[in-house]
Amino acid sequence: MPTLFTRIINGEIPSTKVWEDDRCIAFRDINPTAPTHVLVVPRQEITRLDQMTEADEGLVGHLMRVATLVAREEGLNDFRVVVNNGAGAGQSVFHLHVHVIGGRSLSWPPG
Ligand code: DGP
Repeated sequence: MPTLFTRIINGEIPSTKVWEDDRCIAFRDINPTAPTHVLVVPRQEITRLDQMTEADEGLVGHLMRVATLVAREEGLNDFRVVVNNGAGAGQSVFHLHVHVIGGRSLSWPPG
């Protein structure tokens, strides 16, 4: 079964895309927690960050770089990049994704 995010990547489920390339896409989170809340998602289905292999290092680095490019396009100087790994850490969609969150003051530590 394709993941929810693969279905978004394939256009079966609509999304507001802000970035697309051969390795990943980025689209606005359906339930934003800040004025900018974008998800950067690899086309390759990796369940969660701790399932990445050495072969995925370049891809995961690319996701981080795209996160910064999206933040720049959104006009953000300060922003947060988050990966929730596992349900206990808040992961609800089991297809690796990087949250890019910004546009308001962000407190630390997160909940
Ligand atoms: P996480 O909890 O870290 O697995 O983040 C999953 C995020 O995915 C969550 O912030 C809400 C978002 N999301 C869930 N379903 C959809 C959807 O159908 N469309 C969009 N754009 N975002 C979704």
